[in-house]
Amino acid sequence: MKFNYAALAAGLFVATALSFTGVVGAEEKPSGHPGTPETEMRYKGAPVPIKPEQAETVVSPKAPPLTEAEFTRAKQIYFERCAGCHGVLRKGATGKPLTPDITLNKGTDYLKVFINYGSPAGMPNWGTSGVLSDQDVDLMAKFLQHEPPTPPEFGMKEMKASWKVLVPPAERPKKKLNNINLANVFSVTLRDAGQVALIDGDTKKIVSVIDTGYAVHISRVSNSGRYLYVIGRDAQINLIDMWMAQPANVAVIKVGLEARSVETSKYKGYEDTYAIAGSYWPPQYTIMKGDTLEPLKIVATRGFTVDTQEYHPEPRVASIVASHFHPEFVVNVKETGHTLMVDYSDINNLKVTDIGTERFLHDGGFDSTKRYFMVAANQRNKIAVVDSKNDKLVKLVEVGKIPHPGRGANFVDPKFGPVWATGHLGDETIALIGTDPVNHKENAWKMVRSLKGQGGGSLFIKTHPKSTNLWVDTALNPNAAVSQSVAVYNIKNLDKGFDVVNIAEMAGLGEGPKRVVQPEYNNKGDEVWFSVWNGKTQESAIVVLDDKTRKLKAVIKDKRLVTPTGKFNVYNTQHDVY
Ligand code: DHE
Repeated sequence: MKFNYAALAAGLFVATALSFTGVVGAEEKPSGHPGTPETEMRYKGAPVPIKPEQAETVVSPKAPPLTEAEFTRAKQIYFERCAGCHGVLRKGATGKPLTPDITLNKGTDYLKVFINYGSPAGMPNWGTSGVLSDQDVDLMAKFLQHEPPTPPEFGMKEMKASWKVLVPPAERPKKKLNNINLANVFSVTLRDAGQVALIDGDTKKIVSVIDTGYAVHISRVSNSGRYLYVIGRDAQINLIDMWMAQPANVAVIKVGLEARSVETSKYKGYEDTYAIAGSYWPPQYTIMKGDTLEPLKIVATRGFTVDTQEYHPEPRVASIVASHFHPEFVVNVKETGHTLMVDYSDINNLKVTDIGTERFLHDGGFDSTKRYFMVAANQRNKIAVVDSKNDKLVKLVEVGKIPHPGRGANFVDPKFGPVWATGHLGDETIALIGTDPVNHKENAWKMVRSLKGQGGGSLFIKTHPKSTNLWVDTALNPNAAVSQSVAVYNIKNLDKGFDVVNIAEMAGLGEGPKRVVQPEYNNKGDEVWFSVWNGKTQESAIVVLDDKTRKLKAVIKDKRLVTPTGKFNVYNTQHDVY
């Protein structure tokens, strides 16, 4: 199911997404500023799916004049190229603020130099790289001196207008109508197709390919394991009933114009009761009925940064997990650095415990006891440890450069006891943090080891309680040999270093970047699955290894497997096993 307004933005997005995934050749071109390869920059600054005409133009009399057509073009370029880093309202995110109080003083010539040549702080060289023409550089320099155009809010009226229950709960199956071993199904993100593929982990066959939101991002599973929630970057959520003879969409809603996270209630007594989604635009979260997606409560996240206590109009909602200790969702607000413990036991009288953690919160996961939530404050090179039992910040742990754990990996370090691990986008290290304050108090909430890995550009790391392997991808490394392979450590002997497994080669694909991304285990924990992520028009694959022997078990290829990235095993996602 698609919404019309997304069409233009989809065109923009796909164009850039293609240039992201479509890098051909062994070495990637640099982005034009030291230390940040092109892929990493594109990863952070992906296009925002907002149409230019949705954002109202505000002409500033002091700024250089622009025609209406020029404004439209500038808005399009801004949402496509700049908003991912500088924020929709230009108030600053990973990139610097670009509001007229700053830009008017700089003036057109200064801004042109910046846009043309970039900066060592992370601004790409849009002009000299040839991405923007001289005319467009001039246009953007002028545009940035006007007030930022504001996209519309998205409240209950808009949500209700987008909400459709395709199969009402009363008409759904009363029991499972298929023979699929649901616990071992993988929901695979087909990023550029706007679909998910449900793959039977036992037979390795595709059960169904289901239309979802545009540039689909992640899947989460309801506590019972029956319902799958899939969110697209366009903030569309699809609810899939896996009890149907052929699993299919049963409800759909849009909770904003841009989003990344969705989760479902898991606390005893609230299993499958509620769903929550966090939006990038507007900055808010929405609590919905779990079996219909009926929107119940919308809460804005606009507010003050945790450190300097400065107002931020656009603090985006990053990762969300469901607490196992209270009827609460753990909602991480990126730009302002608040972790909100949202108590869903009384939605009308909503109680929120606001924990000041650290700015630039992104992704994270629980420790093995599911009590402590470990979340990356990526631009601060820290992991914030949040106690979901006492609803308190435990510690900010300094790690490597730009930690990116996905949900991280839990295992027992032979020397330091239970640890949770993260890789990094910005360096080659893997940080192991002690997570046992009872039996290994001296190691708790400290980086007990920093392993040397294959290289920077790591997105995801994974192990399984039954495994002795720790798998680390390096999907965004600029060197193709590194981005197409993974490092694997024996967790019983971490000092030995890692072995390299060339996953892309095993897939036997043709041309393309073939980035190997996101290890994910099967239900039993004896297989590990990797996506070999190629360009939209190129062949991609999923490679399955026998975890014990680290040898190839299966390659899944199918015309429908377009740009597979994240894979969510139903059982492991349902029970937070990682
Ligand atoms: Fe993700 C998780 C945001 C780009 C694949 N990504 C997340 C989460 C957030 C996020 C906030 C945590 C969700 C949660 O736990 O509730 N991702 C963003 C971005 O803002 C960013 C940097 C740029 C963008 O505009 O989207 C971005 N992400 C990507 C990709 O390019 C990836 C590699 C490929 C893709 O499919 O788009 C990608 N992100 C993923 C995956 C997860 C994820 C696979 C879930 C990992 C897990 O194991 O739970």
